[in-house]
Amino acid sequence: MAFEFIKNPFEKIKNALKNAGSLLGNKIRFLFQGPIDEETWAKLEQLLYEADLGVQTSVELTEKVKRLSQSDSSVKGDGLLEYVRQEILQILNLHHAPLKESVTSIPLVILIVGVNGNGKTTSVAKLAKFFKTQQKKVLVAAADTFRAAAVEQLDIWAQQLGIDIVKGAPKSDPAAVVFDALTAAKAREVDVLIIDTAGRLQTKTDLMHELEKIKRSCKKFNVESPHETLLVLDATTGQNGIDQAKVFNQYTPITGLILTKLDGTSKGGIIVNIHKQLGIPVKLIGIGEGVDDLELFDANKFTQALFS
Ligand SMILES: Nc1nc2c(ncn2[C@@H]2O[C@H](COP(=O)(O)OP(=O)(O)OP(=O)(O)O)[C@@H](O)[C@H]2O)c(=O)[nH]1
Ligand SMILES: [Mg+2]
Repeated sequence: MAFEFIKNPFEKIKNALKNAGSLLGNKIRFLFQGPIDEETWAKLEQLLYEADLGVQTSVELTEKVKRLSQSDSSVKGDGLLEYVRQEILQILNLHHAPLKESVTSIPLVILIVGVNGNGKTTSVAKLAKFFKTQQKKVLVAAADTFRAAAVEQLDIWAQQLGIDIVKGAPKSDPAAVVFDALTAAKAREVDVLIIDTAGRLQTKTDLMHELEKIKRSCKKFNVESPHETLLVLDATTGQNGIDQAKVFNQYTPITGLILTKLDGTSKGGIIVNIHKQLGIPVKLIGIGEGVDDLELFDANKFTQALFS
């Protein structure tokens, strides 16, 4: 909240990472200030590991920087830091794919999935605001009929944002809600339909089956839809979150990730680990609880912030 006045996305990301204690720049700069010896490399590896980059990346990256430093002693401090940043940027660019923001045959359908509490409903609201700001006509579908409170939560956001919502009765079939939402979207010439889903059902199989049904509803309207199936991951859950993503992706192919709570107790480096392990692009990042605290993921900007 203290940084509400900051509108520049780079500054917003940097501040979120700073508040989470994630910034790496000064830590690495400090490390390279003194004489560089074996201890420096051990410390660098530890630092990268603690930033949640994962064991493999931390070891490999340290080895590369060490080799560079030993082969060219003129590269020091900021030079070495920039080398680390470039290496990380390369990993992040490997699976880069931007968010689909428009389609020829409207509506653009975005399905939001993920386990409970990760930030799905909040991200639906943030995305709705994002598209509304672009003068697009937006509709949200409350397909988490499993909990009445979930529908209410989205309803409140929709009212606040002045956006239409389609909701089903409690415990009604989510796939039917989606079908109704798509019918409404067509009739009202909506540009973007964003679908909120349940995070928890009795079993994992139930949840995956439900998502399958929702997808079938979408395909009845347009075989290309949903155009995006975005998995919401809580950055503070580390490896656990990555394992969740693997399960989801196995059942229902994910086109991208929304990584939330990067302003929390997470370490920004988790994003690198995610790219390495999942090969799924991070398309959006959540950096706060407010409706404006969502940014399109830009690897260059992100690494600049992380290494500042
Ligand atoms: N700090 C922070 N909090 C967030 C962010 N995104 C979501 N939250 C918070 O996380 C909590 C859970 O968010 P929800 O959007 O309700 O999560 P959900 O995935 O819809 O949860 P279920 O409907 O229970 O499955 C809320 O308190 C949100 O305000 C973020 O980027 N940063
Ligand atoms: Mg929810």
